[in-house]
Amino acid sequence: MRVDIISIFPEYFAPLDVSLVGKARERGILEIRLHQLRDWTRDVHKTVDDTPYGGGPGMVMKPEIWGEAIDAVISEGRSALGVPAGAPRMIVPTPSGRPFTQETAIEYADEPWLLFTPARYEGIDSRVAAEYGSRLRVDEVSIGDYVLAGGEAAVLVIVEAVGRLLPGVLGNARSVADDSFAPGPMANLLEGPVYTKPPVWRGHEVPEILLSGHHGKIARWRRDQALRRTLEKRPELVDRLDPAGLDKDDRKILAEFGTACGVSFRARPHDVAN
Ligand code: JFE
Repeated sequence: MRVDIISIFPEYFAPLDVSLVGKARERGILEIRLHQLRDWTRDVHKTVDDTPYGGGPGMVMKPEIWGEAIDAVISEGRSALGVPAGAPRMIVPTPSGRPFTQETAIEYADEPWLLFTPARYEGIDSRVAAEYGSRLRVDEVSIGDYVLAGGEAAVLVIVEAVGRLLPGVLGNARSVADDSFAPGPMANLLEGPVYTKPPVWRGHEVPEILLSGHHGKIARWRRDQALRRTLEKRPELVDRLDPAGLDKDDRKILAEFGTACGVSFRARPHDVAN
């Protein structure tokens, strides 16, 4: 996968040299190219912002500079990728975008080329998204309901979430199929607690079921823990659980602990009996 990032703070992306994403780059699975937006300015002050039409506080990023930068980065990428007509998926972080979720990450992991345009100030003149929206797929995305000072941190989040899904990045050590928000039997369930050695640390014991070697019982215990934790911390996720994916034991746990967490799971009478 190729990733281009255009920003007035390319130094902000130093973390992409490290750890999982850094390793994916070293191994050639992921190619990330950083671009300084100010390289496309023509004035001595390298101005990228201007006052908002209609008045109000703050500044807005100028469309011409972004247009020049995006055109150049796409042209350069086309030559490098050897696909004269290829186009990246353009991702614009903004607090007013569609929520970025694990589903979005899975979708992006299938793309050969992503272009990120993280803004500063109050964002980019809206005509930039309109212009490129007619030429490429443009996604305005939010990584959560809080306001950042700019889009760079959001790009780091998205690149890490996507990078770990690329074939060969995680290896077989861990399956992405077990992820809390991935589709499948554990979809929309939070992960339960995890433990390693020693068996007793400062008086806290590892639950003895995990030391038992009963793989079936361990799997059941883990699922109970996942259900209880989800009820407690993210009750709204319980409404998204696929009823067809719930067995008798699941429904019993949900009925037992759900009421305490304000979740009215409609248990069938036979689930609660015993
Ligand atoms: C920018 C800002 C006041 C924006 C446009 C560019 N999930 C998420 N939270 N915050 C962002 C994304 C984000 C992304 C890009 C950004 C915030 N800001 C700051 C300040 C209003 C804004 O609305 C500038």
